[in-house]
Amino acid sequence: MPDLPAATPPDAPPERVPFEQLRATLARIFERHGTSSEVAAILAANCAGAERDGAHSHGVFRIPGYLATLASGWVDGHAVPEVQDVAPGFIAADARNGFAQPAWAAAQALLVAKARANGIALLAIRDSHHFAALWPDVEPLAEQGLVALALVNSMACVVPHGGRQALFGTNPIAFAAPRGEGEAPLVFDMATSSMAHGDVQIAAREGRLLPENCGVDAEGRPTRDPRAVLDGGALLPFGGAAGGHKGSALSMMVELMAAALTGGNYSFGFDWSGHPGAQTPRTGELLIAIDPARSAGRSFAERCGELAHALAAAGQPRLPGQQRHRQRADSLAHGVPLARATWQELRRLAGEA
Ligand code: NDP
Ligand code: PYC
Repeated sequence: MPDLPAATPPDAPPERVPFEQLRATLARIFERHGTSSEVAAILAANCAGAERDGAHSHGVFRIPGYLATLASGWVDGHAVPEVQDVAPGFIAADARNGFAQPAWAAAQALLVAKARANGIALLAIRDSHHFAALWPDVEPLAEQGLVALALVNSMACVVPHGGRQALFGTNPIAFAAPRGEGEAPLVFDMATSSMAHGDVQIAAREGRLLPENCGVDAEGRPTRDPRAVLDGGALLPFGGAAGGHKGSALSMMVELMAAALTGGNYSFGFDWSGHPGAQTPRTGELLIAIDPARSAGRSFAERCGELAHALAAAGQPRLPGQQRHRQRADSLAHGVPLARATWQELRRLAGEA
């Protein structure tokens, strides 16, 4: 399936699409291309939310990848997740070869209730496909006053530090902490590779070079050419020449927590070669929720606010998540900016044009 048309020509202002309209159009696309209406609603809210927040590597850019994967039969767009309450602090969810987000949605209320009852709880999702940004999985927990951590492994495209062969996924970690009344939670969400695979694809599409120390070509030679990374090459763990061992260690932890602990596949542990067009990794996800009301001393949210102010006073120009929230406010006020050709193509895929 071809990419969506990308860049808006410099002289053409983007369309400003109301968020709800974008979400509804994406839901129609998913439903027309092989998901149940329940799954379509969840994926559409996730993908439209990423586009709204300017998280372009996991916004509408991903639609062709979702559709190619559904068409290939690699993922089950109608899967109904099974949620098991296995221990006071442990929930297991089997996504049954469906997307991770419906499993997460099915277990969220139980996770919150267990975290409040026990102080901490975790959700281990297995046999799931996560093709999205990770912050949507943790931010809603912090909005409910919980501290949250999420880890997902993806597909083998990252060489471990000093290694020769791709083994890790781009393996993101997302963290969210509540702040004071009326303040957005403090959130970060980052791949443990030098960059997200999605951003390499976008650079290739736009004809841009990658930064130094991000990837290698098929022969293991350092390259800044995104096509060389995509065509048989690989990414490096984040941390660059001096700190790649640290990114590599974090990525190893993600493999253990998101795959070994959940029962999902390692990033190198699935074979999608029989499903040409498949792009969504069939792996696992781990979420941990902590109720900070159980901690000693002053309120956690107050201390979180104190740290944020200290960071600003120390000269950090912005907090993680802040740019996303700025873009969200702009999108909600004026519509989500989309290249005209992209919006037309989305409407065509939805059967609206
Ligand atoms: P980025 O490097 O763009 O950003 C990482 C974090 O750092 C964000 O929280 C970002 O906040 C923050 N940040 C960025 N620049 C600054 C700055 N100058 N000062 C302070 N904070 C900053 O993310 P990645 O490229 O690593 O990942 C992009 C997305 O790809 C993520 O959403 C991730 O979950 C997703 N992904 C998903 C995978 C999957 O398997 N599903 C695999 C790999 C990645 P802000 O958002 O405000 O810029
Ligand atoms: O951008 O690295 C990535 C990615 C992998 C799976 C989904 N997104």
